[in-house]
Amino acid sequence: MGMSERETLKEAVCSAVAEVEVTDVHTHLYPPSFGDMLLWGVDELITYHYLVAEVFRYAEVSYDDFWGMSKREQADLIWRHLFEENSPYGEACRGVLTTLQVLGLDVGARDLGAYRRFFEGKTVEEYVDRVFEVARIKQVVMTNDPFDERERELWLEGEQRDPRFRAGLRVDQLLNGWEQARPRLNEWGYGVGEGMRAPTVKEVRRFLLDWARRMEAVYLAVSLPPDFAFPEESARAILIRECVLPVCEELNRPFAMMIGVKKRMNPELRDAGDSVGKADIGAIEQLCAQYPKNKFLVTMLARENQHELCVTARKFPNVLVFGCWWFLNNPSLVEEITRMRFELLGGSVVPQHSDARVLDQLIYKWHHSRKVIAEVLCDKYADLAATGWAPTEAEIRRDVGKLFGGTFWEFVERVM
Ligand code: HDL
Ligand code: ZN
Repeated sequence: MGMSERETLKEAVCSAVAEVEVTDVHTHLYPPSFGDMLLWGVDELITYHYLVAEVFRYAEVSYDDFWGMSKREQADLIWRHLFEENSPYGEACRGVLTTLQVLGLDVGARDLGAYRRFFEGKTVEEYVDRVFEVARIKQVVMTNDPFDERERELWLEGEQRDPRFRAGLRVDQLLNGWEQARPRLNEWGYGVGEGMRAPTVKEVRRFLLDWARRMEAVYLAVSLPPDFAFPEESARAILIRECVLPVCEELNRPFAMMIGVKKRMNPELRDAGDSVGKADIGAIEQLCAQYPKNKFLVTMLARENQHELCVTARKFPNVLVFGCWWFLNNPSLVEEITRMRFELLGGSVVPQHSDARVLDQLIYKWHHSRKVIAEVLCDKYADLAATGWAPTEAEIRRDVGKLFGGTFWEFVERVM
């Protein structure tokens, strides 16, 4: 393939990827009507828990002293150690700078005061519009936990009406904390007992149906530890088998499993204290094989699980692999994993989600990911063209539209 052909192809791929409006299938964002549950602005960017973990590697500050600081004081400490006293080339630091750059701020000035002044006087409503436009985001799927008191109240008051924010019904506290969840379910009028007898199963299903319908949930989701096993005679496995999967099938909505989290490995770091472990792909194989009418969105946190997850998706059409999650959302790993997925699964994958916790992160997380995914796609289309199969610009835009949302929504609606 001549250089000009390669350049033409690269231009077609890069513009398609740059211009596509993304569905972000997993975030921790909320609409402006949810008030301060939606985090935004430069101090929230700088105190993102990824940077909190990193600052303790430099700052001689106790955990208690750090957590006793104001958000601004925490940001000042992080800015000093991770940006001024050490070059910010780590991915989480770089992301802050990419966001500021794309917003048109003078990153070279290294002036945190100026960046803070940029946000003064902004309303969250106008800023949400700006970020969605700049990051080219069509819709985001939230993480919505009915066990979170603040969120529960907002949903019961009927607050969520922004179509850009779709709900993901998060059931960690039900599945991973059944003993603590039971009394709360009873308090809310769902008569559940200790064992998993029929009346309890029926009431848990009613609870899930009520909330999935109230939220118009796109999927039900849970994060799971490395030792997640299925089948198993644990409360979690029984609740999945008897309640979650029947409800997902009734609603024709996927069950999203995010597997491999070791919660609070260092509890002093709070949200920054979770770690990673290799999980048993056998649990996913069992679920997909035993429940062919259910749909499973799956992402795994360990790099070591990625290849076998791709192979599992080749075996079971009711699995859709998504995202380079959390500790995998770094350019080198996004490239490695995306190449593997395109080679094993073609376009039948959701290459990325942002996992954004701060609104502004949509800008950098998607800026960085689009660049890597476009580079991989360029290579794949060049390999195609080298055989004589020349992809047209329309085909490239079609494929890119699927990768950045089309395949996800088709899977959500598909009847297995
Ligand atoms: O469980 C999850 O959804 C994870 O994404 C956690 O929220 C984690 O703390 C995170 O933000 N990862 O990026
Ligand atoms: Zn998340």
